[in-house]
Amino acid sequence: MQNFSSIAQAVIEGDVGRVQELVNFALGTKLCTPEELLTFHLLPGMDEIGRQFKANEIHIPEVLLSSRALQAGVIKIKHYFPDNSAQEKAKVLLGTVAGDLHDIGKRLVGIFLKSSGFQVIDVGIDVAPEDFVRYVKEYQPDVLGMSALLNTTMIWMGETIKLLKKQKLIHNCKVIVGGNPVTPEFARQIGADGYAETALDAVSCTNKLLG
Ligand code: B1M
Repeated sequence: MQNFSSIAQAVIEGDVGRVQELVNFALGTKLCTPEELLTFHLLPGMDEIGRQFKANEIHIPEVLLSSRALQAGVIKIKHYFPDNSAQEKAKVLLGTVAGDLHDIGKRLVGIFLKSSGFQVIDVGIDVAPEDFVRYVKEYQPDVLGMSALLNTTMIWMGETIKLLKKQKLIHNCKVIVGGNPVTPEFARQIGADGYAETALDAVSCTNKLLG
């Protein structure tokens, strides 16, 4: 059996209080940086939950409990990524595509972008292509970032890009895509301007596109 850190274990057990307590302790003692805490402790707990869910060892209620525990940890470390969006480097509109309710990764993307000085408009989850287009018209972002976590929903990224092109909105708005099933190859095929594997990559990708 794999040996998890106690923070990862608390995420696996969906123990919100314990995650908060351990994250506070780790941050207070500066045993690791907030990035290390996220990458090596909080997210591996959630990956293990994904593995157990796929193997039918656990079901949706347990996944939800662990999501809550992970979010509690993310809220604690969020303070270490201060909101610098007042700098208004550029405007990024973020959303999870139609039929998809996963939002933890997208929220992380938002936290890191804000911390890097971007203004972020998060339009939430289950956003249909027509709604993305409506939001792009309304907010006129410099970048649209779409997230998808399901093989069955990532197709809506391509549909959104097609619709943006049809309405001639694509020239003023770059599109970046990300999420577990999304690949650089898929991003190219659908005509996205950029692909980011992780939330931190989304920041460098956005900087590069606007640079
Ligand atoms: Co779901 N789920 N889920 N789930 N879930 C996955 C994604 C899955 C891989 C689990 C598995 O089978 N191993 C699988 C998808 C298989 C596939 O299609 N490839 C799956 C499934 C099947 C389902 C349901 C269909 C289950 C069911 O009902 N039978 C269902 C679908 C609901 C729906 O959306 N319509 C479902 C439901 C749920 C919950 C609601 C219970 C819950 C989500 C709660 C929430 O988000 N508020 C949930 C969860 C938590 C997961 C897992 C366990 C964890 C996802 C997560 O939050 N990870 C996940 C397994 C896994 O990923 N290991 C799984 C932490 C988060 C920080 O990572 O979101 O990957 P992630 O984001 C990463 C990168 O992907 C990237 O940055 C982040 C890291 O830096 N990133 C971007 C994400 N978006 C980006 C955008 C960017 C750039 C980077 O630019 C714009």
